[in-house]
Amino acid sequence: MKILILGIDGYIGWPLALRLIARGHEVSGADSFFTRERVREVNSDSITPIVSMEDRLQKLYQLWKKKIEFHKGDVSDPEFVYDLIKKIKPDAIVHLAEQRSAPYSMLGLKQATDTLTKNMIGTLNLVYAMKDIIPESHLLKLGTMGEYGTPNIDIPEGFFEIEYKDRKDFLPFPKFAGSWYHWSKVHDTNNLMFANKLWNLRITDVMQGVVYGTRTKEIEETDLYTRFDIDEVWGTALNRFCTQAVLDEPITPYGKGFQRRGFLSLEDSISCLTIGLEKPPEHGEYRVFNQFDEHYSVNELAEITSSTARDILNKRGKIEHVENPRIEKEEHYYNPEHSKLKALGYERKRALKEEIILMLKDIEKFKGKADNLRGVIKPKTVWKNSPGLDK
Ligand code: USQ
Repeated sequence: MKILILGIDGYIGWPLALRLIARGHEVSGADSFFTRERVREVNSDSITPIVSMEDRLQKLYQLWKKKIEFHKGDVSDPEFVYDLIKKIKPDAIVHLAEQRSAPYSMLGLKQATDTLTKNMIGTLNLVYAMKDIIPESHLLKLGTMGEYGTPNIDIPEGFFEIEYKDRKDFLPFPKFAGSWYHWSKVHDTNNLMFANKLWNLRITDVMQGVVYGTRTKEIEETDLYTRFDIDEVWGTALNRFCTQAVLDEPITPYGKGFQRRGFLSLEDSISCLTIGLEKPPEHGEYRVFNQFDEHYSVNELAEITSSTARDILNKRGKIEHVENPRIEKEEHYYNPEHSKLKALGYERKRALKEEIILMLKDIEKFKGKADNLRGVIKPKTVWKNSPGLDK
């Protein structure tokens, strides 16, 4: 299959490209290097060594004699999107090219605007270009489990049957996101449903949970690492907890720490996305996957990271609750359905503890780099103080 990955330089984009190439697909990609630049803006960096795209592709060719066609550009630029799609005419497009950090979107009005506009415009450009040039191809778009928020009822996979005043309908499940970033994904979802209705585009909207991990089997084989962020803006919960444990910094559940989220390993995320591509929706179908493996509370993850780091690396594993910088429920019901990917053949690769052991060992290798970033680990981006116009 001819697959175009938008956001190929990112945490998920790069290992996905390796997996798809290894499975014999023809892969091309685009990226604006937005994440590399914005991570530097907050004085941080990936602790895993990530070489330039040119070097990545060169090394890949040396190792596997396989080529990826790469184009530098921004999906919020419609001309770039149209030219790219005309040139490649992919069978499937994976859209990962969005600003993906909740704290980044809460840094202030400028970052909120940047996140909401760029994310929405990019997706809009894509659906227009698809209907004009490749109306039969498949769009696999990354949304987030955070679109649903944490309602006090079960969360279905996208749609549910509801009865109200004696009438029934099958409707999109209500969304209640917790950051401008998460809202940008809700708006994308609405736009995708409408594009599907207008033009019968085939779309998979992936509500993905929080991803953790340093490696996939292709990263192990090639040593071509994907990025791994640990700072308060770009790092996510379990990746940060493992790094904090390795550095003997306190592990930081925010607030009471009973907030629950769906999590999955990088390896599993890549497997799920591959299944979504290789088993596409029907012509005119819009489908939603809730893509996570298990849900855990932040406290459960802090505890397991702490005990594993004590056992295998002799670390202190200190846990220190810090004031929650976010506006979110700290104790709540959480029961999202997630059966569609399993029905298509998805099976979890490694248990959580096994994956944490691998992560801790990998992070230990890059401890020097993490050590230099101690100053950007503690949370500073406070939701309620998000600044407006700088006068
Ligand atoms: N948290 C802590 N301590 C930390 C970091 C986070 O307790 O040091 C808590 C947060 O308060 C939150 C939970 O962990 O309750 C998840 O936070 P996160 O930073 O790991 O993840 P989040 O901001 O929700 O966003 C990440 C990705 C995003 C993706 C989303 C999936 O950055 O791209 O869409 O996970 S989900 O969370 O399911 O919406």
